[in-house]
Amino acid sequence: MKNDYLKEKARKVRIEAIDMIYTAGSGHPGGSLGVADLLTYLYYNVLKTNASKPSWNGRDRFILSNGHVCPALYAVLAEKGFFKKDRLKTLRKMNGLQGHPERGSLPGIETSAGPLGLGLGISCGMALKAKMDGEKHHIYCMMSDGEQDEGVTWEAAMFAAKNKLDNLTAIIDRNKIQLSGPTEKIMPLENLKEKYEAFNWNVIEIKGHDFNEMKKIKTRKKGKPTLIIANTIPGKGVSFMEGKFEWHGKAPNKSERDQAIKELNKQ
Ligand SMILES: Cc1ncc(C[n+]2csc(CCOP(=O)(O)OP(=O)(O)O)c2C)c(N)n1
Ligand SMILES: [Mg+2]
Repeated sequence: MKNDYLKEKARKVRIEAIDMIYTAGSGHPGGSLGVADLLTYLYYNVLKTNASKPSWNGRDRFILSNGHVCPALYAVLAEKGFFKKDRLKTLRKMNGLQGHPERGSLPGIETSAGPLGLGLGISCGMALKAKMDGEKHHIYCMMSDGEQDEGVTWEAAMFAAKNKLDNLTAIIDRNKIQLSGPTEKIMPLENLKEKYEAFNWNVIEIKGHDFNEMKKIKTRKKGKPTLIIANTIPGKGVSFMEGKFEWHGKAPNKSERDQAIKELNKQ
């Protein structure tokens, strides 16, 4: 898909995410807005999926490890036709969409998530299984930078390199914030690229809102897992949320919701 088409889809995803979180009265707008461009690009230009056969075995797997940004994933899946858009407004309601993804609860959700740090290990298992069975699909795992504070992430990183999982691509939402402050203040992560390279990964850094740079997500290196460090802006698209860790996990009130949607409608 062309950049203008993707831009429009991502704009709709942001509007849906804001409205869902406002309607729910709780949720995570910062990360959701920050990953909207990446998720749109992945679902429209990278992943092999089939909305009418969501469990088709030849599909690429997308694992959202930082499950709290699921409003953006739900909005992309609805946009792609995995389920009807009217379900989006049931976020965090009884019998509605889960506040963190739950496998089996919604077409297109590959794994449950919420406890941070588990997605890369789950993805390694899927990638190893695919290799053992000679299956050709690719495994994509999105993680957050906050998840790099979890020891289990690095255990999975070692496992992926040891097993030469070149059918695995991880993407880090490098938005430089976590729940209560900037990542570099809470637990410095740099130099993240060199760390993963030392773990024997193929590492590529991109601008996380630039669809041209996202073409690099398809880069592969024989015998190595690939990591895309996507530099993003939390709250991207809503002026008063951009770059602010305070919007990690807070729902907008009515006037903030209206202002956010007014800004997004102009983009
Ligand atoms: C194992 C675990 N510890 C703590 C939490 C609580 N928690 C939820 S989100 C979050 C912040 C993580 O940082 P990041 O994912 O980078 O946040 P974002 O950039 O999306 O704001 C924390 C500590 C959790 N969900 N799981
Ligand atoms: Mg973060």
